[in-house]
Amino acid sequence: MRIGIVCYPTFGGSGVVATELGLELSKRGHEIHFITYSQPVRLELLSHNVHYHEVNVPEYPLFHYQPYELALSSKLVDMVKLHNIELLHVHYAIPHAYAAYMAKKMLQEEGIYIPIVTTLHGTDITLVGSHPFYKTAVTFSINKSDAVTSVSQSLKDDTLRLFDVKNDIHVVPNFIDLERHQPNFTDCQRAMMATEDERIITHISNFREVKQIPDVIRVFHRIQKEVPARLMMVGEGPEREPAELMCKKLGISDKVVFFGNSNEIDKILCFSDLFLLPSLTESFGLSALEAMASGVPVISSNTGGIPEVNKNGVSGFLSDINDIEDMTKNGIYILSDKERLDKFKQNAKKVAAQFDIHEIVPKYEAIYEDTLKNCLIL
Ligand code: GMT
Repeated sequence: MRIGIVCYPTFGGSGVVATELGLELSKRGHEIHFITYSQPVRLELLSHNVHYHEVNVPEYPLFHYQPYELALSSKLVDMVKLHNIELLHVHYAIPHAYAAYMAKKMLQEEGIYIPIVTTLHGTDITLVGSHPFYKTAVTFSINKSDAVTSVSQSLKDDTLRLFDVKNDIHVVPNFIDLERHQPNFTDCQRAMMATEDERIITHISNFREVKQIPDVIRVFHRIQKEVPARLMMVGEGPEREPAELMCKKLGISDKVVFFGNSNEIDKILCFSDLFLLPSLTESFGLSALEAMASGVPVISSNTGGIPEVNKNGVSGFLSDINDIEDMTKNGIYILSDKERLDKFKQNAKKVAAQFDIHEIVPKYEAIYEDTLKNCLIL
């Protein structure tokens, strides 16, 4: 199948899922065309059946806002025609589902029919999409998609609660390439980050308010009073600087490393003992799954789709949002006993295996096939 994938090319989870999906589909024989405004961060290797088409938006002084949707829909039309793309899979409703619908209508004028699969990732529904300024257009684009998927049951429920959606929503969870998360022993440079008796705690995100970065630091601050530990902070975003300042004020700067964005999170996770994800909301929590696949137990909030990934008392623990006390208690419980920590590490891997890329990607393929079949019938 020739598939066009539209996504955000940044470090965010939706772009990562879209990129990993495209790469896996290409390995399974499909021809993949990524269409976005810059090369997706995890798209390192281009091959004969993986292509990247850049959407450019020329600056024009008349425009207060540059019309990205317009440029994207034009590019989609051109690429569908040039490469005989059979289906468009758009990740993140805003503005991708909307631009894809415009492209579809333009192509219809020329007698070309292109079905659209829209994947809802989370903030496009819970934080941004439901805003009154966007809601009408988001509802319209979801309803006009030929198939809609959401990354968790919780996100499906949120979508049905917040929008007047007529379509069926298929739940297709985030997935993980387990092989990539098997640590190569020579690569795992634990000794560079901590001493033998110290535990390594990690947080990875885009450092936005929704991630509750101050809670990460508060929990670490309390844990390290009981169990010698170091904190690895991976990612970039508006909350990074305040977080560095907070560490300084608490006198723990020497125990905390801020890495910035990294394409090698598996190398950081391979020496981690605990992952913190105290988010306000999380449709799935891909970073928690990536941690678990590397054998890192997770202390998280019990919000959104996280309980579908992090199993309480098995792969880690769930606490109420902002319940620092409970998160600290659970963290100390896991880290303070070597045997117990090893058990949680094994469990984390086992739970992550339920989201194996080889099990989940065929679910998307089945949706593509059904969508194409239904389009032929219509
Ligand atoms: O977590 C973020 O803020 C990035 C965001 C995105 O849209 O790229 O991630 C969302 O999509 C991921 C992939 O499906 C999910 O695993 C994340 O849980 C989800 N983030 C939120 O719902 C806050």
